[in-house]
Amino acid sequence: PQTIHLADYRPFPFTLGEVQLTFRLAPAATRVLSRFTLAPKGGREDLVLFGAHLRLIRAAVNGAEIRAEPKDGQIRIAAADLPEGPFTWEAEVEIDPAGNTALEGLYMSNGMYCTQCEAEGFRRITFYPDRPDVMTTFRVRIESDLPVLLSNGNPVAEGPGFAEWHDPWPKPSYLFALVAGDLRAHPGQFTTRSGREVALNIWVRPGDEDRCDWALTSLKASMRWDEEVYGREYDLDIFNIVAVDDFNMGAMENKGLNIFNSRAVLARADTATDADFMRIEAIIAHEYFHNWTGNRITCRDWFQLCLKEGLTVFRDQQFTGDLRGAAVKRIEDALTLRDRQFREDTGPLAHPVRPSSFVEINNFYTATVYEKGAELIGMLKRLVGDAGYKAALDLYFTRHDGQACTLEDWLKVFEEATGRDLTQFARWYSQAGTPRLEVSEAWDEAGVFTLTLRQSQPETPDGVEKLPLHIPVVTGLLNPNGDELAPSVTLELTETEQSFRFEGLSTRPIASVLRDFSAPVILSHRQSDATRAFLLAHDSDPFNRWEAGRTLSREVLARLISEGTPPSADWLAAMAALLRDESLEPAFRALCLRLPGEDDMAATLAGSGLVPDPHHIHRARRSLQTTLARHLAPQLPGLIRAMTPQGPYSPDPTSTGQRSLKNMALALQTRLDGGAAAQSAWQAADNMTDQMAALACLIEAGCAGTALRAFEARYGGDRLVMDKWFMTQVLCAPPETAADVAEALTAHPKFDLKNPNRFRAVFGALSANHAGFHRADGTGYRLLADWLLRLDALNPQTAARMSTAFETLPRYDADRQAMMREELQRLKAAPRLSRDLGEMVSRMLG
Ligand code: BAL
Ligand code: ZN
Repeated sequence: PQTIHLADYRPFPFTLGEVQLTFRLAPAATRVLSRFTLAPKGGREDLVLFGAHLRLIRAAVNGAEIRAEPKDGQIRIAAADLPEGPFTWEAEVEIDPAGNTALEGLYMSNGMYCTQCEAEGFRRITFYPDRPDVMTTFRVRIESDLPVLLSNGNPVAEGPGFAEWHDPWPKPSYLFALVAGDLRAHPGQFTTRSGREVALNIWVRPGDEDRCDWALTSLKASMRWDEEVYGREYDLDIFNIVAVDDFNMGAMENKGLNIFNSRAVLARADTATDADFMRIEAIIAHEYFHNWTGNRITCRDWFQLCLKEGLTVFRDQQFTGDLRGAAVKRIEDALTLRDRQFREDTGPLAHPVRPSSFVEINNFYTATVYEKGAELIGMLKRLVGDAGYKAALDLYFTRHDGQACTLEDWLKVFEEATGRDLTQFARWYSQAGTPRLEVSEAWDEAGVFTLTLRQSQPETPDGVEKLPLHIPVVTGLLNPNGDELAPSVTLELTETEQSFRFEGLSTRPIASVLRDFSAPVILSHRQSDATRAFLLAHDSDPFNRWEAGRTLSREVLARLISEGTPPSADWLAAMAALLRDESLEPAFRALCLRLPGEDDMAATLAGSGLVPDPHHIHRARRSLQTTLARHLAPQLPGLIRAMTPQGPYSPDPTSTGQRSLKNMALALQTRLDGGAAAQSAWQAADNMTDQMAALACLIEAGCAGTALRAFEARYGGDRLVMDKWFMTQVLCAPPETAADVAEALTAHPKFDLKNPNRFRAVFGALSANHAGFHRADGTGYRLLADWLLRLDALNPQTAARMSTAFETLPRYDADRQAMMREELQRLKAAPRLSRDLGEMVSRMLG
């Protein structure tokens, strides 16, 4: 397969006029008629139009039929065969939505037609310059007897068997969307701050109408927030969201017609957990925010993906922080970043936020592009300040509206608006790998405290030479009595090593470094347990308060794993004090009590040059949970009672936080009573959050048989709830049986290989069951590889994404590495392996 390089970018040599598309829908033989003008930008160049899985019926230039020969996914017409000036291109193709299991382009899901065109799905619909820097307006006619026919923009005409839509905003083809089906609307309305009346609709399958309230509420909140915080208004008369059961991603920001995985839209107290409600709120916001950061201003090419994704993730994180509390949100984001992005960054799949080459762009919708991309925006904001950030964003929107941009354009608006030189900062976009930041301290009795910061960059598979980065390190100093000595300062580390002096101090301060997780780095700051316990009790920065506890817990667990050392009384006392501290939000306390996960511990040990043993880690973590539970035993029942919100279920931040602490306490209690409290909680649960928490405890206690059968009997017909049933059995299974449970579930009549949510429920859970996946006999690896092969034949994109379970290969012992390699080699050798999975496997094999 061909490798695409950033350095090879060339602009499209033609300007496009408005695109006219007609769809004559039929499940296995949809006809697509396209028509647009092309005007050479200067010079004479070949016309290249991309197309895949299309049956060409007819092509014409200026109305005259031509012989066009699709080859290798494109039609090329030599410049000499084209008119000299502007001309009209027309084509008619036939496609097979019903047979499209890749879920890219136009496909069918439960009898409805829908599309997914990012990144390169539009070329499965018709021949087109399917690249993000080609922007134009679209006029679409859909012919079908189905009752609801939707596309982008505003509706302009409808009648029996047809509907027409016009999108006045120029857009690239990846933002095209079409939906047709027997759908029900959950309607709403929004008035923009300049008075535009916008009709809102959440479109769902019949029967799902009562699960749309939350999505609509979240949409209105997002629209208001973007006006208030970024000054961005909505720009069409209608905004449609459609829920689709079979979807590769979470959702898609198509102009005026967002298409969502139904799990990212549908929620009711008895079907969705707090985590689901929060995810829906965040994804609705994310897709809506793309209207400006992605749609009005898009990417010049796919290497610039983080231009829209990093920024839009940053914006949705800000939104959630504003709605739900910035401190807890920052901690959760840091946890996600470390779990997913640091993991990617330390393995064979490490790549820069702006990659320089790819084989299949779908393989770069990664935590690095999204979450690390968002961290880079956060660092920029920190370096230029809130006012500088606002000025830069205003300039970005004014200058680049309607354009397809690069990261250079992005950084330039910051430089111009703030006068800062970002040349060194730009290295963050091209250097892969998680930097390490070492901190050392010196104190002299003349009252000078010196912090020395040293950065180092790991080698990464791309072999790129690493230069020092520009790292903002927010730092505070505390007096031994716990008071802050002065407001936090942002230390700007630009050299490999730099020292920062704090003078005129009367006593040696306690340093709180990298507050608010001000840079995505691995911090190494040797501090005593006593100092960490002090920061856990006193730091005014909530992130570092949590971080001190997290680091303590990680060290306690690491010592237990590697030396068998039991936890110190100080650590246990600190945890008990936290649990009792009612001045702290319940959500924050729950986060502090959560022990580092098994994968996190494996990464920590590997980072210190040790070889992690997954089973050993599992046993040690369980035993530490039990010790903690024993120590906290007197507090647990009271906490479970006190943290049960009264009244009907609500996913508000306070109730959500209470439930998270309550269910954390329930999990600890289960370590002591063999599932008795969980049994009561299961009986009493009146919402899905509590039900799932109790069920997980029962599975871990080995007494979930009755509950699982009752759950299946009650929710057997509910697709999204049954995903939870599949997932939790594998995720919470003991390591010895997790792979067997997963395998048994693939024989369940409701296991559906074609539904990405169901596949992820089983196999995402298997790879997340750390010790279960890494079982010493290799059954976890074999099972996943078997099913990736089967999935790859139908849906390469999801197969490739799920293959990242193997990305941690280099961490483990020689036997496990050999078994993982064997599975990857087996995949690589498979006939007809997709480009998607092929690229991933090759990168993981190195
Ligand atoms: N653009 C793909 C889905 C998302 O990031 O919103
Ligand atoms: Zn996005």
